[in-house]
Amino acid sequence: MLAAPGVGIRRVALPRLLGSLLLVTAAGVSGVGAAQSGAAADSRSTPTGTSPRPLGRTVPAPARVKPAGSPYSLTAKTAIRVESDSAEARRIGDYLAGLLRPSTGHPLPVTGRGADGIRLRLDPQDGGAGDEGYTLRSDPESVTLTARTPAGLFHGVQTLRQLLPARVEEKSRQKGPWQVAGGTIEDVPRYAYRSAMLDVSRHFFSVAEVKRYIDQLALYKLNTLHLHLSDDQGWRIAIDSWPRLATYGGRTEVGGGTGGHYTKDDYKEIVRYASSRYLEVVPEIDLPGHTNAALASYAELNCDGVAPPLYTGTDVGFSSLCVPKAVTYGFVDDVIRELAALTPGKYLHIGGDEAHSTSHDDYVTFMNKAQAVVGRYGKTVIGWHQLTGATPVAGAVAQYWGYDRTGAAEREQVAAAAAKGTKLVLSPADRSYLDMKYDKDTELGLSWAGYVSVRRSYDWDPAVYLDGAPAGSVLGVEAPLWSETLTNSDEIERMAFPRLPGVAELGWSPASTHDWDAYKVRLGAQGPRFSALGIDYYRAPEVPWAAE
Ligand code: TNX
Repeated sequence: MLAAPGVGIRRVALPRLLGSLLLVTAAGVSGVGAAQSGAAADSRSTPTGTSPRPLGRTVPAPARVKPAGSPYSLTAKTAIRVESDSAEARRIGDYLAGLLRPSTGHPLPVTGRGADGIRLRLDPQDGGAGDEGYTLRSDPESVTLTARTPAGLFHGVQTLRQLLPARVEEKSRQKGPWQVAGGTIEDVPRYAYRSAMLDVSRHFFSVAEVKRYIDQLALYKLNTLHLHLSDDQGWRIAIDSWPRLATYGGRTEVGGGTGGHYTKDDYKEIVRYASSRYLEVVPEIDLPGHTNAALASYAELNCDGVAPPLYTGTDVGFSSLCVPKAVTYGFVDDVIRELAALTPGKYLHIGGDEAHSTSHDDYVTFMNKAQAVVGRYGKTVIGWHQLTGATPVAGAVAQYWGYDRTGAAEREQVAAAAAKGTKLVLSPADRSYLDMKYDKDTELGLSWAGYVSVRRSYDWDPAVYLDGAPAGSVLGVEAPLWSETLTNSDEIERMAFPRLPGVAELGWSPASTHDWDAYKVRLGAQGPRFSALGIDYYRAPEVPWAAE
């Protein structure tokens, strides 16, 4: 069923398409059109070229772009000015300096107020930009980022990064010039929940590998990292009251490798690092199915009192907690309590998918009890959309992972719950699952939901995706990455790039910017940036990749 991991995806040699695109000046054009025509204008902007990349030619597309005037030039004299007393703003200034110093070779001191340089302004009165929005103004004297919140400032920094040449991402000194096109960007996200999921159970990923992914998510303005911390093949988080979950249940993975788990300190470090990149970690313990690793670790959790062996295959749906046993709820309470204590964020995910070995009545009983436990420890519950077959509590979030062959009854059940107030995170398997193969030649990944091309992963509208679900019920989108076939960062990146930025754009950019033909050019311009970041992305033939 699975492709052999470790085998590289076939590389596709690409014709250079950009050279044939018309040269269009972005000056004087406002709105997204600027970003689109700007993309074409960049055909002259080779890595050694001197014209700045057009304003707005970023992923995600900004909400509003007004090119105007001459560019700003970052030079040896540029200072990063933090115009706020906030320690967080200062940290963002240091982060930006850390990004720009190695490649530009400029000192970029992080200092206080002034009229010139790169100015970071935190303005709590600037209500227009919402919780995560920002404004960027660029002219020959300065680039000024203004936001109401540090998160907004941080997202603005990601835009600034993308307006500079791709080689700014290199770790060694590169040739300038370092210009930012003149004009104004006013930007604000479409959805509050913009997420990527990493399955650390089927294969375990180190703290360093997770941090690397976090940095990549931040570049595309995602604000949530959902970690799938337990499954049949491995339990990945230390739970003090049930220590064997991690020490025994975490000692293998798909294919029989040594697996691993996060200590509580490891996990806190992931949460801290994510929060420094303005991402909230949503931990998932998958219940009541997908629990073989727990059942193997503690015999008493099994209805027959017999622990099954550890599992290293890739089947699903064969395990279940014992719903009638009292010990099950002591277990659930302990796990959720300890996990909630590790979670500064709002949400806790309890899985609930593919419980094929749990009867319907047992499923409903179990999920209703588990939801109450999450509430007791002060968290908002998220479950895979099967949760809507139980009784979602007020405030519950259902994560839709259906695909084109999902039956009408199942879709209607989710839509009906949404109409009654359950919020939705959309992660349709045949659109946003990053573990689906791109096409028949993709070596890594699965194909149960079909092939998911770059276009397919981008070309859908979350607001109207699920018939009957009110547009207002959509909290946001997620791109899950299941790891049955993935063993390291390189393989993660081969599947996530270039599809992840498209899902990120669906979460951030206004629907009015949605246009595959424009998007594919902006995405193609990300190719050299991926390369500078050491991301060995899949050169999808449908994307006009910019010259490296
Ligand atoms: C379905 S999506 C699953 C996972 C698998 C994935 C592989 C979902 C909630 N469950 O258990 O890893 O397919 O694509």
